[in-house]
Amino acid sequence: MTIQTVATTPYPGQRPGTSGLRKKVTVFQQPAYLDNFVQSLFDTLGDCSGKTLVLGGDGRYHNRAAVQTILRLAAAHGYARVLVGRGGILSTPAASCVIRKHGASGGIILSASHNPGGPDGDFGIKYNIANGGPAPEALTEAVWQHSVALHRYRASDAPDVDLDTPGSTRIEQMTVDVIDPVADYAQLMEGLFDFAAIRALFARGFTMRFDAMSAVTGPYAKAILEGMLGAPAGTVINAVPLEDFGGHHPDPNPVNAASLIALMAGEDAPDFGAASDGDGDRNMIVGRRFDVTPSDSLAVLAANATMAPGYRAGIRGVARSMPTSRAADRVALALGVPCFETPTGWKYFGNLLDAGKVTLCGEESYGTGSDHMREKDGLWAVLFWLNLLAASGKSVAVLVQEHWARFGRNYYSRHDYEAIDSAAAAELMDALRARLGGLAGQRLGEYTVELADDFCYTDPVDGSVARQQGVRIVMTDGSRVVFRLSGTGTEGATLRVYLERYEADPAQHHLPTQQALAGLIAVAEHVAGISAYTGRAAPSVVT
Ligand code: VG1
Ligand code: CO
Repeated sequence: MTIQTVATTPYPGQRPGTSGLRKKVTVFQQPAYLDNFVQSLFDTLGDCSGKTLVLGGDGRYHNRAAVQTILRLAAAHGYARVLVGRGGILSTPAASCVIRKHGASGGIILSASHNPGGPDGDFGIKYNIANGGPAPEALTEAVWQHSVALHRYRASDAPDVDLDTPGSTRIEQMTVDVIDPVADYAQLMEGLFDFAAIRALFARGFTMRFDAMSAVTGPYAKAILEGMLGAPAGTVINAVPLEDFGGHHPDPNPVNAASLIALMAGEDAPDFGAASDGDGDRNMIVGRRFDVTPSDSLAVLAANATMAPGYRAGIRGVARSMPTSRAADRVALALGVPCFETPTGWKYFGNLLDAGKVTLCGEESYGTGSDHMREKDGLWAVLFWLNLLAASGKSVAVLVQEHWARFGRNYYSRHDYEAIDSAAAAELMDALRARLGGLAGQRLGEYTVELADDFCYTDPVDGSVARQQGVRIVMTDGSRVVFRLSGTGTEGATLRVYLERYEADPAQHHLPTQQALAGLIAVAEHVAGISAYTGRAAPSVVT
């Protein structure tokens, strides 16, 4: 076993997006592609000697091979210890939890999250820092800049490590600890929520279906829901992580989790439904014949947080990504706590959480989380809802409807135009940006524009600035249309159009969402020329 220095050729495109570097599996299978990226990361981090690294992924195709490659590189860079989840498995929230709990200097998570997996699917890698959260942009940009001039990497030539047997082995001077991927996470959850009350709820016959979509949350949900909380066997479905997710698209929304939605809409619907994504950081909450939007979920959790033991003392503040609806803002106002608006991507919440400015965070893309770690956390959100249901004795629908009656309803929808031509998408955004200056004061359909800009964020903690984070057109009545291009896709471009309309009148709270937003949908088409630029008459996914 020796450490080798290997000559390599740089790959130009190793620039991380919204959440890590995501490419087709076949891209990652190119010679030294992963070695190059990880070498660039280690070079950028500087001295790794004596440090602890956490390592694991969502179990998708190429996960195991990638873990072995990274272990060999880590050993060549002086890490004292790597904690790797058994089978190479760690959900994104579990990795965040393990980094914090064990005082690791950081972690590498192998996932392309909600992107499909398998040999023809996507793979991804992201680095999380010592606080357990995604690396800030300054670091990921530095890694990319380093990668374009990389000419060597260093790795041990040690054989593969057995990832399936818990315990310790060594590569060079480095200890590899294969750990239970669920234990630390489950313990953290138990400290936040009223497990006794949730157990009693299940004991009374409360029924639930959790769809793990053949992705990483299965083992976590089984251990916690069926194991610790006594939910009947079969509560968790698609519970075994598969390399291709069984062909599922593990992006929990009503389109991809159609069978769960159908079940929840039927006569025999269980009391509660939920689903998670590839790497376990997203959540979808569904009541009987009642889908909860992620933006509403954040607002309801914020308004009722003190029902859960971990949040009994109240929340310090809320943060949401800019395109997320303003439902949470109204709750923050009522509670007298601040509400922060950040760019899309969990990395922007890290400083606010570290500085103790916020307790809860959320994104419209089925992501919710809190200061218990530095990632969004799918199962945490599900347990939070279970805690609310147990403590209030109310149904999901009643909780949300009462919330609307008190705060008003923010009708909300996202229209995605996936895999469109990249050049056409860029032209659409450029044309939109060029019009922004003249929009304020203009009448668009039944709306008058109050503000039109390209969202620019200055981090209130470290002053770093993120520009061009999405074009937003805000109307005088608070309605909004937001346009941005996805930073996680791997095929062409994806245009996301976010639509929001506030309705105070409870008599108007029960319209079909697309109908309630029809005027804004027309405005979006009118200002952006979506069909002309994309060649699409309709979005590919509506959530
Ligand atoms: C999407 C979502 C964003 C989320 C990101 C990572 O990014 O919109 O809210 O933080 O995915 O989520 P984009 O750039 O494609 O819009 V995950 O669960 O894929 O790590
Ligand atoms: Co995810």
